Amino acid sequence: MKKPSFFLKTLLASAAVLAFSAQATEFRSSDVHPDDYPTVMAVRHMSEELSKATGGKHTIKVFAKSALGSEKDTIEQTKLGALAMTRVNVAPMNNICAATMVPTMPFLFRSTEHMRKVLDGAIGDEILKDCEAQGFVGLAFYDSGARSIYTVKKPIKTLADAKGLKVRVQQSDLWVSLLEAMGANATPMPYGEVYTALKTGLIDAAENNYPSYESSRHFEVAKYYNKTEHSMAPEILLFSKKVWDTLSAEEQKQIRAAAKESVTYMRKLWDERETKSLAIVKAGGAEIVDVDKASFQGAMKPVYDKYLKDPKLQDMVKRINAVK
Ligand code: GTR
Repeated sequence: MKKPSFFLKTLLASAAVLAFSAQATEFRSSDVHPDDYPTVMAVRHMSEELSKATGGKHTIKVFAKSALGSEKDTIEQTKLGALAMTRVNVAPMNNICAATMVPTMPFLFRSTEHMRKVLDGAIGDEILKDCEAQGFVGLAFYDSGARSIYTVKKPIKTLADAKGLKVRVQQSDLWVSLLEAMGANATPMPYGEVYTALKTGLIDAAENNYPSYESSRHFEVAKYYNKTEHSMAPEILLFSKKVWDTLSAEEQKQIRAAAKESVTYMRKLWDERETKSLAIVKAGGAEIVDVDKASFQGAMKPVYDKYLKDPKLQDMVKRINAVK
């Protein structure tokens, strides 16, 4: 065989360097939502910010629509370092990192403003930090609005109407208890399976915010959107501690800053999307049902008693209530 020429050798060597740097600097991140969903767009925005800050060295590639698996799967991959980042709801972290149970708690936040103020402050930082011992660097929270129960066959107006309903919940013990406290039967399952489960009658109901109810097309199969607004469990941006520890302090700072920057961007998108999604589902035949919220709220004590045994978590709830 002829020896490769100097030119060819140089070409191969630079290709190898390019490939290495591309691999080393393009962090992979996952999301269950489609490309135009605020969480996906926010992480893409974060990538642009990171690229600017690092002179194009670091970027993030988002794999949307559960392409890398369910939230439970991608959390596992992130812990192992197979995935650099994942954007998930706090719910599938509840069994892993106890502090994430606090912002999941039913009827905890009084309003979007209250939630944003708490998560932007010291309490938010404490919750993010709590995940570190489990292998995750918590970078930021994103809004997820209020979650309500949507049903296939009949509307829910009061707590008694929820009795015996088979309701899909996220993969979290707390969520199972939350729906059980309402008298429902909770069925944990990945997000990507909910549409078919509603359509085939495997479940009677699910629960989510307007943008998810709309983008997943769940409103086509479950037309009663009953405004229980039982939880404002936020989204969380997690970086793999394994990958994090291979980065310099400067790089870590740049990633944190880009994540924080994306929160402001996300909130603007979120507010717009909530309005747009509501209009889409209404035009698609969904019925928005007013609910006796107090009857649901009154049934939540067992959830607080069971999951907030730790005085540290109880104290966190007290401090959240005190935030004006
Ligand atoms: C959405 C949330 C997703 C996922 C989904 C679900 O509101 O953005 O991360 O948690 O709900 O119900 O599984």
